[in-house]
Amino acid sequence: MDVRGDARLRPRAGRRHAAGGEQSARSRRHAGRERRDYRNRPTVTAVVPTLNEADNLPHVFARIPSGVNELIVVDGHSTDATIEVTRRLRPDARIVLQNRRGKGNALACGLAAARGDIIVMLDADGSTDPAEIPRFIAPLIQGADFVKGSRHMEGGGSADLTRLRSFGNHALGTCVNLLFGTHYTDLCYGYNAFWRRCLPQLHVTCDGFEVETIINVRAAKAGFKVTEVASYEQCRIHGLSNLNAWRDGKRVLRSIVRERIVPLPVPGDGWKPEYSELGVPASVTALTDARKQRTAAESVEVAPALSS
Ligand SMILES: Nc1nc2c(ncn2[C@@H]2O[C@H](COP(=O)(O)OP(=O)(O)OP(=O)(O)O)[C@@H](O)[C@H]2O)c(=O)[nH]1
Ligand SMILES: [Mg+2]
Repeated sequence: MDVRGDARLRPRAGRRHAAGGEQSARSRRHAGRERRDYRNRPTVTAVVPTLNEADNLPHVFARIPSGVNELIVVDGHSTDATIEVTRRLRPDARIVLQNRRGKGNALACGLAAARGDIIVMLDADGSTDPAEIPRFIAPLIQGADFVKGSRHMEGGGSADLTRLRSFGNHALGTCVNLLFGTHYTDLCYGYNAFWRRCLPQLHVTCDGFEVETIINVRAAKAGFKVTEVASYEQCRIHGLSNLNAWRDGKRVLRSIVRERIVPLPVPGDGWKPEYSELGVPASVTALTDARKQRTAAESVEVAPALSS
């Protein structure tokens, strides 16, 4: 499998320095260096599952660092204006339609569609802050395979965890640590990042909210180098939660037991679901091109931030 992401995600840097003279010769050398550095920088895809999140998307999109090369919104048959709002605010976003129901299936579809070297998965309800993305990328660049967000590390926290959820998360996390020899401080949290090359081992085929647990457990079973980073979870801004603590807690527990018994699936592409993708309407194509050019220029400036 190719380790480098799709070349189409790599905007060309250094185009701004084109004039003549000594000053511009220096600028051209600098631009060449920038271009080389930028080409070596891994590309980043953000995968965001959405189910009726139209009111939250303006806040979420506004906080995505411009160094993120690809944004994939995976919609779960929303009945509000999620798709229209996405098209209006981020005409460059790829809109994937999941083939079944549930957050797990949505993520599986988004992961299958992703083309970046690094994939970051985060929520669309305003609870996970996209501005934290560089914090997740840095350990990957320094050698980690998989980076987990944790609300229970110093610097992290949650405004959203109820006592019941907190207790359940702690109990299920303890089970995982005992059964798989991990030292996870947070199990059921939707903010994670990893190299795309890890996907065959993660083999995401589940449908529901057990998805994060399965991914975390398989990262351990596959022997990935896992690093946790502190993350702060806000309350969802608008709308209602899709999670039911008892129902989904039982699904998570069943998944943990099954993962303990069943060996890691053989790596391959068999996990990839048959998702579909919306085409970009002609009306936004011109806008998208303008944005791509702007992003290419901006990316040069954010590249150090993403890799520091
Ligand atoms: N595409 C898709 N997205 C989903 C589905 N269920 C949930 N999501 C999205 O997954 C993310 C997390 O779902 P939430 O309902 O916020 O669940 P939660 O964060 O565990 O619960 P709260 O903390 O109460 O918000 C959100 O961005 C949802 O829009 C689904 O069936 N399909
Ligand atoms: Mg939420």
